[in-house]
Amino acid sequence: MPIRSNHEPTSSEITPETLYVDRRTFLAAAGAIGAGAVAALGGMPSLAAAQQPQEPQAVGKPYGLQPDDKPTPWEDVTTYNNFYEFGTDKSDPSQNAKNFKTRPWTVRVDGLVNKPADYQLEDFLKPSVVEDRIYRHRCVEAWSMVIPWRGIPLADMIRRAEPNSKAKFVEFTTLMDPKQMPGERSGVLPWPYTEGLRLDEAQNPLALLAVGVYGRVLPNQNGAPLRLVLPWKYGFKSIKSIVRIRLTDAMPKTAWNQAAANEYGFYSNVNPTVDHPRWSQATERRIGEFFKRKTLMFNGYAEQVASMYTGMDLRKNY
Ligand SMILES: Nc1nc2c(c(=O)[nH]1)N[C@H]1C(S)=C(S)[C@@H](COP(=O)(O)O)O[C@H]1N2
Ligand SMILES: [Mo]
Repeated sequence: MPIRSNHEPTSSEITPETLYVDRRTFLAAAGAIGAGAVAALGGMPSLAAAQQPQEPQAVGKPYGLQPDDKPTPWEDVTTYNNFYEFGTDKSDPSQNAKNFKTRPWTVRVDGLVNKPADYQLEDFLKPSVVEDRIYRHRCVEAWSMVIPWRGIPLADMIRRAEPNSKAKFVEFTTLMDPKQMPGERSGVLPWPYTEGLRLDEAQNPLALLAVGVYGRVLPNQNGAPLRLVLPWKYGFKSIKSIVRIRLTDAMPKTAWNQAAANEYGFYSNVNPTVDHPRWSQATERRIGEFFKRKTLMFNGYAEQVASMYTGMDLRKNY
């Protein structure tokens, strides 16, 4: 299978956000000037094109996409996902995260580092450092998507902190705020949600700290203002609304592992040959498609990540 990870983005893949007029703005404008006037604009190509009520365009460099992969529509990416702090149904996050306050937002980077620091979200938003990348995404529940993220490599963040020689793992923590996050008032998971990586996994160039999706600011339900994206691992490793990144010498506890250790291991690499105790991982349902797809080892990113796991028994280290 050709893997297009090294191909340069074409101009159609890079479309600046300024070209978009969001649907509501368009409808308001149409209402204000009347349908006839909008039709008349058809003769003025630039203006008419700018005012098409279009869906956000997927922007970014494709990473590890298969020839038949296409970006999952914006509507599905932003209304069908898991964010248990806002409820356990797939539609709950988009319904219940509307008023979630993401500013000001501080991320503490500390632990076994020479340069612990508190970062403000704005530090992550500098246009010179953010990249657009289109990744495959596989949930442990056997559904999948293709998502155009915007973010910065996690490795850059970690390098800035200067891990010392004792640092072996990285622990991530979600905001604990039961007033804003009703799920945290329930016992469905141990709160706050935590996740962890081995240091070399965190330094893998694919690991992204995302601040946006579809070239737009990350919607609250997708983990605003800052979340992890690890395309070779099951979706639950990609922790949302991060407030702390801590370098440690011991393997961090993770929320899903604490909730059900026999079902959710520390590694959680996408692996079609190791079933979940309650269902097969051999195939997946791509959101928006009818037929099931075969799940790929490391979700199609074996070339970039397999060497980190050589010599490990991937049945034991699930
Ligand atoms: N804090 C937090 N992060 C989380 C979750 C969660 O419930 N809480 N769910 C995870 C799961 S199971 C998945 S599949 C992804 C889904 O969201 P996305 O489609 O926006 O990546 O977020 C992950 N990150
Ligand atoms: Mo998931």
